[in-house]
Amino acid sequence: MTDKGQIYKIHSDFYYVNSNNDNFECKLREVLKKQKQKIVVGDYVEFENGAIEKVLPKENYIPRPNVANIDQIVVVSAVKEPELDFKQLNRYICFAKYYNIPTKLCFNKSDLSLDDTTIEKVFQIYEPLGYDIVFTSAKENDGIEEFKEILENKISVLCGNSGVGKSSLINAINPKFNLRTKSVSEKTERGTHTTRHCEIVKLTENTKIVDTPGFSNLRFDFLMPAEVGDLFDEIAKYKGCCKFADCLHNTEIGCAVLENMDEIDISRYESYLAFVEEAKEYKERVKYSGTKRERESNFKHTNDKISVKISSKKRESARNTTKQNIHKKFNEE
Ligand SMILES: Nc1nc2c(ncn2[C@@H]2O[C@H](COP(=O)(O)OP(=O)(O)O)[C@@H](O)[C@H]2O)c(=O)[nH]1
Ligand SMILES: [Mg+2]
Ligand SMILES: [Zn+2]
Repeated sequence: MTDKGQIYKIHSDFYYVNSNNDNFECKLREVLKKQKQKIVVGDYVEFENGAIEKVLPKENYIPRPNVANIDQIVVVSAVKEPELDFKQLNRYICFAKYYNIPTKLCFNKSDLSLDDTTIEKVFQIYEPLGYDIVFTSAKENDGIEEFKEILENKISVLCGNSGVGKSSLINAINPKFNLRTKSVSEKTERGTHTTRHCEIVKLTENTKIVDTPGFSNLRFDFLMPAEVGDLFDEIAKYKGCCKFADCLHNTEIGCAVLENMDEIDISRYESYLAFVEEAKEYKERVKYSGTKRERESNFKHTNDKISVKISSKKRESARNTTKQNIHKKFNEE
């Protein structure tokens, strides 16, 4: 009888499959090897007597780290040490958007934030965009329960720059993990051990995370400049509303985005422009080499929002509601 399970680790020719809480060491059937299909950590498979017979279709897939079927990406930032890097945060958010993976935001080292302007700014920018936000201090064990809750019953990929406290947060949830934590300065030195492979690990009884080598050098040099706007919800909602179809919302006349700049956070817009510049490199490359886009998968971001022209009156009221909500939030606290 065949069983169904999920690959949690791949090591040379061996595929480790979890099925009903049991782990199995498997190999691929010859037919699968011949098919040359991409089999990655996270894939659901059918197997029998230690042989994988079938790989089930992937729900989603990200190439680097190479993993499929994840439930969410949790972007971890530090509010200080290192200073909160909004552009990098937006980069992770857009990356997740591109691969259509739900995203949550964690802001760690809350013990270091002496004023709450950072907290205010975070809520002002990211709450209207619909992100779940959690503030934590791995050091003082603050917000860890909440952080644990957002990971529960899911397979999550934690991402964030080195030194923001990812390992510390994991240790705070489950001290048995005892991951090595390093100060920011130590991190810059070369030669530190880095995991090369992805592995799905059980953090608690009902929490799984992907242990990854991390996301390095994420640049938006694999899509066209005009596609970058799709990755920003507050820009994507004006899709089709600008005078020119190929509008990059930069200096063009009749640009609906520029006309509504008061609704868009400036740091988000700056990130947008920076990513457009990166995408221009791709455009140049395509132009001169004639290379076709290497479509990374069928899981390219699909913009499920229907773009409709909204009257400025309606936009006005939508904006007011958002502002009221933020206001309410702050007054409640
Ligand atoms: N003050 C403070 N320091 C923290 C916190 N979390 C982690 N750190 C420190 O930040 C440094 C980097 O942490 P680490 O977990 O290795 O970060 P990673 O690179 O994201 O895994 C270490 O020196 C930690 O002790 C926190 O909540 N508050
Ligand atoms: Mg770490
Ligand atoms: Zn425009």
